[in-house]
Amino acid sequence: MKTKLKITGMSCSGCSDAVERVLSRVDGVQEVEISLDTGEAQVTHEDGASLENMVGAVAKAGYSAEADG
Ligand SMILES: [Cu+2]
Repeated sequence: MKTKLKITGMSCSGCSDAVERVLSRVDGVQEVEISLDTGEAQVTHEDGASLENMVGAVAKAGYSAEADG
């Protein structure tokens, strides 16, 4: 399944790479696509993957994330 996250705090491709990396490491996450322009992350993941873990991983990297739509 897919979850769209709104990420705040990204200002360059280094930021989006960092967010992509931490989200990719979350349990159950299969694929991450980040758009720096819109600040959105499209996360493809297993049904059991936890949104809380995704948000937590992004926060730990110094950005903030919330479910978008
Ligand atoms: Cu940056």
